[in-house]
Amino acid sequence: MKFVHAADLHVDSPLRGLEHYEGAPVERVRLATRAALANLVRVCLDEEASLLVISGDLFDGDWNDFNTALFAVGQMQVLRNRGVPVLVIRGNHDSRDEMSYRVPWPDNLRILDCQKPETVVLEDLGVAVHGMSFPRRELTENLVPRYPRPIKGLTNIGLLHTNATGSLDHDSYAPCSVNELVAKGYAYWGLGHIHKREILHEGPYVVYPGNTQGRHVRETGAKGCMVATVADGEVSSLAFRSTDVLRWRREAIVLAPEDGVDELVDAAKLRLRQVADECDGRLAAVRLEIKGRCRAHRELGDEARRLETINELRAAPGDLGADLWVEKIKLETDPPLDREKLRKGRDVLGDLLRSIDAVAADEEALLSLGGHVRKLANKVALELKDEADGGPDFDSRDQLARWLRRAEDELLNRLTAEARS
Ligand SMILES: [Mn+2]
Repeated sequence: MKFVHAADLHVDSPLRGLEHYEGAPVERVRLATRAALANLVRVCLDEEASLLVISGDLFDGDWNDFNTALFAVGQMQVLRNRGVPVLVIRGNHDSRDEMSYRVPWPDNLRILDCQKPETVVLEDLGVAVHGMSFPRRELTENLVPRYPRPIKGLTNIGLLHTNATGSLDHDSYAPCSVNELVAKGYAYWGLGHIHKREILHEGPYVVYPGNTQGRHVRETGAKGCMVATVADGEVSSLAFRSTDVLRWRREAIVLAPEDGVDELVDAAKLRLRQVADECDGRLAAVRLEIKGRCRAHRELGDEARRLETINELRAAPGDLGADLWVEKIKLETDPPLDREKLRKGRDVLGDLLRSIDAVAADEEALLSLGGHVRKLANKVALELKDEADGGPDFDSRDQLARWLRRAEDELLNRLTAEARS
């Protein structure tokens, strides 16, 4: 027997000013949460799942027109026609008090009680689902102690909309700990509220499936649902299936000192090509973050050149024939460092660079560094892996020289960053 677990669909979630972005595919973004719901239903059918559970925030809030509800009803009717029951709890966004109207759901869908945890037994599946809906948005009480004991002889599934990880990105509603969920003795806890997919525990499973569709650039990567396979009353395997039609990405491009604007554009186009390939037929919404100490920094100081560059990158997806929208381009480059000039400086930085040179040139001083690094490495977990041979050698002159130059890079970056801010 298989069941599908989803949460935080936020169907018809508003766009948050997307129409102000140049060239934004407004319609496609607007319809993405609906398309993800349709894909969720398709996953249920493809996997021949016997049950769909939804752990809150099916809707983003009270809808503006009935089409939002009618679309969801239509999708649930597809599942009814295939004999698939759907059990739903309300979250903070679609709590009982938030929603003004009743939805004409088909009879395969049931919303669990908002006064106390309710148990639905599906005899033919050998499954008991326990869950409680949010009666109102602000629910700060831990609901877990009120959930019933597991029913012997059945596969017990708990549904809960909760901030179980103390995430600061989400309101701390119905907080609880993973330990108390595990202690309840259910086979599977289907959680909702945190939009990032995470398996908090295995044996028994405690799972956030994440939302079904990313809605902005802070919700990056593949989004979807979990497909659980039940054998002998336990969840024997769990698989992620994507449902998203639009994938948000943040791509950092770090330029080298000799890179100019031409290299910047080439590197960005190459990255956009890779992203489009990885998104596998979905629309990609990409934020480019261009960084690094590079020659391009000065060129971009010219306002016209800057605008030309931004527009060239915005137009790149068309050139590439890629289904991709460049959401934003952040040019966060820094000027390259002139080390020779800094070395001659009569200041702390100049002194530092000259001492590093002196150590590098003095074999004895360099080798004595090995002992210091070894002591440091023992005290703290230092990342000392060397690409050349996979392990640190505290007596190697070459390796010590490389570490010394790496330390110089790091110090220069930090000290000059301080000076600028
Ligand atoms: Mn929520």
